[in-house]
Amino acid sequence: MNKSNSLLFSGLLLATAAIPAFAQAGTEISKTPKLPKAVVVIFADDLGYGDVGCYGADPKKIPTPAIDKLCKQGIKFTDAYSTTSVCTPSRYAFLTGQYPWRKEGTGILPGDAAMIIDTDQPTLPKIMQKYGYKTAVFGKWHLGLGKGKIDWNHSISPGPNDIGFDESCIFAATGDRVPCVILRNDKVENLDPNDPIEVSYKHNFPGLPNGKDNKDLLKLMWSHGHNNAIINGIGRIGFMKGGKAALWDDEKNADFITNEAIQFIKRNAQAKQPFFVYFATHDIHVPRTPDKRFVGKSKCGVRGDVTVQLDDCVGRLMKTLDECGLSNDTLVIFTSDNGPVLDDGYADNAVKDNVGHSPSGPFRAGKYSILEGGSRVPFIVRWPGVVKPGMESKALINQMDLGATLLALLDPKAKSPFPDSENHLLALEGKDSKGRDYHIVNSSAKMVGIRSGKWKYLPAGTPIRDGINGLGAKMSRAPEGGLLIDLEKDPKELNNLASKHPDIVKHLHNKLEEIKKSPVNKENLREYALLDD
Ligand code: NG6
Ligand code: CA
Repeated sequence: MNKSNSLLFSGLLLATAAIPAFAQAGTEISKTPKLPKAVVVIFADDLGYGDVGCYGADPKKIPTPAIDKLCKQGIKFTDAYSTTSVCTPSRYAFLTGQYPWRKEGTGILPGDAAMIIDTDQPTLPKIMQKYGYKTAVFGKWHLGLGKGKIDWNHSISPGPNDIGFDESCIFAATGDRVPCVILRNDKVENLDPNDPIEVSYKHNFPGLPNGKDNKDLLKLMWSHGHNNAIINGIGRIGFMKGGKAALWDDEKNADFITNEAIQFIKRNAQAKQPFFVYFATHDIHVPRTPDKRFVGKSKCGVRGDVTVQLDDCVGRLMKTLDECGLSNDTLVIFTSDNGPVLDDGYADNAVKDNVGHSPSGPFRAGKYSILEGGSRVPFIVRWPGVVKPGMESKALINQMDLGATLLALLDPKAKSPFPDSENHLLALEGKDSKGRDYHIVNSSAKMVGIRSGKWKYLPAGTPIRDGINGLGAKMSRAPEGGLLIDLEKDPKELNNLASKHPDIVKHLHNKLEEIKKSPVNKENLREYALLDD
């Protein structure tokens, strides 16, 4: 047996060895966690730290009973972060365990972008597959597809199924970007071959109206951008032609992906097959289009209504796990890809209707910002039999850590192939309240800062975006000497303590430079590539 085969063989042995140890039903707290039969990661979109009841939202304004129940049954993390303050790079980091600023081209992607995860990169779903879990992603992808120009009328590859997902049912990018169709695995669903899809992010197709000049055709008016193609009466980013039978129904999308996830859960539960779900719901991103069941169900207008819709989807997933007898054997993680935004390009009254609600909780700013509101997000871990219900944890963790953490759970001896993901299994179990020593804070821009303990440091010149709307933010820069914030005393990041603590500034500055330069762990990556041969 050559080296690569022997590694492959040992990988398989590990995989099969892992399966008999799956947890038995029961809620006693165990010393070493048994392997969950299922892992469900719920990634909300643009949901802020303060948008749900258990993180401070007023339940009379925005009721989120299902998410609050997760909190009561698990651990509420107060110091967890998405890797950045926008979608694509946060999701890139979550799946690949690599800081997105290490790689060119990981900013917000158009809907026709090439996939930014290489098929030979280690990923979280590949790890789950290796250890015997069936893996699936439902909802928003936004990590690109294919290798260059995409032909939407044929099989599109590479895609999610080439980086570790056995099944995928996705929107290519976002609800506000074309093409407005669902892809099941590598193909557009319900496509009529006689009505092929064409997509352009440069120009419209002859004879088709655009949202800029045809406002009378819009049921939802744009406030900035979102005035290219008109699909279902909503202006989008980018132009598309054809594919009429394949167009999604905006109001039904949340139910659609939830039902898909429910079917996947039921199928695998019945087959006694362990599984991993990445539930990438599009709520509460724009365009906010709640199903009629949720219209008016919050007191914060449509943005609150889609939060109620999100909560309903979470509740239905949990109910399904219950019905399948799996809720005591499933690790559920609930989080959001970045902080909140009110007006993100549609005139949906989100600003006017946001009465007395604080989407970022105690923090300042939101989506797109390097301030805490941009990336301090809800992070709930429900893990019966492992974590004590109703805990709160201050452990500093990053969504990107789930790769190394889940690998450590599945195989404590395995070397992590992930460059920046850290194993914080003890924090997830509620046994470590510290978490990371350092976390790199990153906004939508390439600029980075660093958090350690209660301190956050932004180097001189770092652009700081202050505001909670897509447009109209106040821009400033970290002053000469940098910005040093004591997050415990000053969650709104108003008092610069840099001149008072030059030693801390120096230490954090050097550490930031060191982490920025630190090379990818090539040794582990090489081993991983062999295992995967
Ligand atoms: C911005 C869009 C915004 C949203 C965002 C991506 C405009 C004016 N704004 O460019 O609406 O789509 O990109 O959001 O077009 S994210 O959550 O996917 O990162
Ligand atoms: Ca987002």
